[in-house]
Amino acid sequence: MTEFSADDHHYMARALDLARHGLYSTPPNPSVGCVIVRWGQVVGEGFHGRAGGPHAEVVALEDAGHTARGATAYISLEPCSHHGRTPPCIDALVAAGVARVVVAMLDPNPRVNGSGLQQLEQAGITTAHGVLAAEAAEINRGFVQRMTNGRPWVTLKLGASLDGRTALADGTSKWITGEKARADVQRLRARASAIITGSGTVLADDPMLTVRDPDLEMRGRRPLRVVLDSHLRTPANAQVLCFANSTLILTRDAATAAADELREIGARVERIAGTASGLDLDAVLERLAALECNEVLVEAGPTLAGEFVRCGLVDEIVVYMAPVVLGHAARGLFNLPQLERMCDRCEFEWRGVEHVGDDLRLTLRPKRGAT
Ligand code: AOF
Ligand code: ZN
Repeated sequence: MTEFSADDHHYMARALDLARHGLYSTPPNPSVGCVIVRWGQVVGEGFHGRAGGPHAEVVALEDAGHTARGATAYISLEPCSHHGRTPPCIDALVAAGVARVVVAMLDPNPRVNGSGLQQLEQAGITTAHGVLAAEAAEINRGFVQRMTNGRPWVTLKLGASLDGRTALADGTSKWITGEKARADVQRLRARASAIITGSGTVLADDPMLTVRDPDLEMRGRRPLRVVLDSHLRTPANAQVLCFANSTLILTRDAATAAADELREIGARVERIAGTASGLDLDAVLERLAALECNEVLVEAGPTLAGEFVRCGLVDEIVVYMAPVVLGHAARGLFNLPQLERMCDRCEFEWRGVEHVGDDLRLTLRPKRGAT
């Protein structure tokens, strides 16, 4: 295990801060930050802004100019060794005469994965990796998930009353949580590559599922809206279909007149295998990974939310809880088969509790070690 100094931690923390600037705009690429340090001074900084644009190292090296010679480069992700939309960053680091490269984590992209550091070593540059690795992996949790498991990171967003209800018995759900909580959801949407909902929610709430917050720097990126719609019930005038080419409808049979009608108004309609209870969610996520979705946000009713949880496909749950009580006749958060034994319960652990306006934001992840 490499020993890292306090300086190494300090400069890597700065590189991670820079990386976070790209959170809303870099997908499908990872968010990466880079700091160049010479004589104990920061001489260059950069972050990756959008896919197709220059990588973090290239921006930082340009910022440093000739002072990069003999410097240490702190990068939140291993520099790339391949020709993608841009040339390899290792070439730029070697050309600039950098003496040492410290990375937080290796690039999980199989086209890189260790070969970046290896090639730097071969060029006589000292390398080290592993400082603030967990924090770096958290920033790129979606990219890591897609590269290592072939599926996106799944966040499930829910709005609930104190008694865990999401809607009145008649389906009315607007609005349980307050304005601040709804504004906070915009951040979750902006980070996502796709927002998934079910046809039941489209019919009941007619949501738009767009990012409307002008303060979120998306750089033209717009999350794909995905409707899981086994029997193609999405009406042609649904708001989720506004803006052509930004909605994907997944259904059991995409070769129907109804599917063609939706295509005519600009939706993409594709077939996905069905299961007894709906669509095959593994296949849905596999398809979205193939479309380069790193993170997806599920905003759906209790049927789809329950199905994602039952299938063990949720990486994080974010519940906005309002201080209101709706009573036992109102609808719950998850429709799940009735449990016969307590040991069959779905277990989560708390990851955060914050006030958001008048509501609470509760963040949970599946309990480690739970089956
Ligand atoms: C880096 N620095 O800032 C980023 C890296 O198609 P491209 O050229 O944009 O390359 C994308 C791949 O490069 C991406 O899948 C990941 O492996 C790596 N991203 N690498 O050295 C960066 N964004
Ligand atoms: Zn690169």
